Amino acid sequence: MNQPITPELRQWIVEQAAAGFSRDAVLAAMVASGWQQPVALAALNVTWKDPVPVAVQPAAPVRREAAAALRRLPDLDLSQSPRQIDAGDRMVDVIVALSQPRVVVLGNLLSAEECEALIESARPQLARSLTVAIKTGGEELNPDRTSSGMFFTRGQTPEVARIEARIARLLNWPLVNGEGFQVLHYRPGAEYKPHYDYFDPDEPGTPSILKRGGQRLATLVMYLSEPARGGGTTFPDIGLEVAPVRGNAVFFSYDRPHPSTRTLHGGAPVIEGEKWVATKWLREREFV
Ligand code: PD2
Ligand code: ZN
Repeated sequence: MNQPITPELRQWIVEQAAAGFSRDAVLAAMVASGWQQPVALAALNVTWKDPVPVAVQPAAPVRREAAAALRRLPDLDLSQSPRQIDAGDRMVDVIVALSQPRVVVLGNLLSAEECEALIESARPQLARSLTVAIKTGGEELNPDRTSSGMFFTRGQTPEVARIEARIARLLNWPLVNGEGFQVLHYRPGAEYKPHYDYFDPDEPGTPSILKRGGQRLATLVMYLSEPARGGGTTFPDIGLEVAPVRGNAVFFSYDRPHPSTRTLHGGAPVIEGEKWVATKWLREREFV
């Protein structure tokens, strides 16, 4: 129960504030990375009104967290090339990691029971998928996407809340900066044509979309079922196809809303069986 408020911690908080993070965002990041809430709050209270001098040199792990936050991109800590990462309540396997673009394939992120629970709570709410209409900021039917889908709100069910906390810790990104999960269901023949997940700054609807938490910075597609053939997630610019294996996931990030990120990706047509995925998008700021 004893987590001391060290100078390094206070220094890290000062750096987050200097980088433009809100007090709530810093609190959420601390809790997501394992600080007890009362300790995190006390550290914030004392530091926010009485910042420490910048001369204190933070310890290595603290520096790493600060640097990651300053880059403002969700990411896993793969600096030691771990086979597995501790996501708090589960050890997650690292299967493949690419640095440019950042793409990481993860194994065992979700249990079979969690996959089943997400499918069963999503099923009654499925509707033909809509995408954000970039002209207006509203939603519209998209012929490039022949799946059906629904959105959970954050924390909507106990499984959703547990998995969200796991993802926040795994990706070192505040839970509140995440959109609610989107669940998609593809039958044979259904696909999601290649697209980018960020919002195109040149589209007139984008400023209104960005009011809810800024740009999308990263995507985590979690596979809830395993079609026998087809249904991989493809990255045409880098010639990669990730197989949909139940409980596995693919993570990728984009540091600017531009095709130069080479994060064009799509859901290949399902040939046999059914494909279910849950997608988590990570935003720059709190998603409200
Ligand atoms: O279901 C997929 O594989 C897939 C592919 C591309 C999902 C998304 N994009 C998405 O949800 O954005
Ligand atoms: Zn996508």
